[in-house]
Amino acid sequence: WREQIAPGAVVMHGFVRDHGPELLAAVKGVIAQVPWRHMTTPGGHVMSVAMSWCGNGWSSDSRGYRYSERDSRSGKRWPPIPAIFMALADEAAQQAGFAPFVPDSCLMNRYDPGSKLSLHQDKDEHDFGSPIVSVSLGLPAVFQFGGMQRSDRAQRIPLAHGDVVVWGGPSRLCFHGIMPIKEGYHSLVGPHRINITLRKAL
Ligand code: MD3
Ligand code: FE
Repeated sequence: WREQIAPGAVVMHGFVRDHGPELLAAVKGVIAQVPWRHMTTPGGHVMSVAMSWCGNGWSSDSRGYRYSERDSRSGKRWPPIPAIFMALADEAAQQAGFAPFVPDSCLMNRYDPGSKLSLHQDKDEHDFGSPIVSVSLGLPAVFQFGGMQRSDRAQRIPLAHGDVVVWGGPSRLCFHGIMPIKEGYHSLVGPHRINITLRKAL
């Protein structure tokens, strides 16, 4: 079923529940080229979440966060976004009421039990007019969804394997985060939660 949790934010429960194996195969294809890595924040903290990406990539260093077409080490482009991700992003965005969506960046987060993502805003993309489509796979999570101010009280939204959320319009710049993941084992994904976000970054 579909749930509107705020203006522009739509949870599509179970939208990709039946596509776990294909989606995980696509994740593994990217991981083979861009192995999971724990980024250091501009403030010097190592993230508990491991990241990988395709399309336009992501970087974090003392100068801040940035998207880039290429790996600055090798000079090569990051791998392309798998077709199954492009198709699901467009289908979900349109069903949620947004225009046809052609993302140019896909960030993947892997949470192990205990991993969390502190409240933050996604504001490094150049295009806030486009939505972000997010896909949850594996272990369940509690998503925190607040307002435009860090101090605004946050709602807690459970996210399960196969859920897709589309974040656009007024919700696009809201503070959000993921509470520490509980121990567990998912039959397809193992002891992890994987989140895939599709974005128009550059
Ligand atoms: C709401 N990831 O990668 S996805 C992130 O589950 C991120 O890994 C979380 O926050 C995760 O930046 C949440 C859902 C999400 C993504 C972007 C948003 C929610 C959002 C941008 C604005 C508002
Ligand atoms: Fe985010």
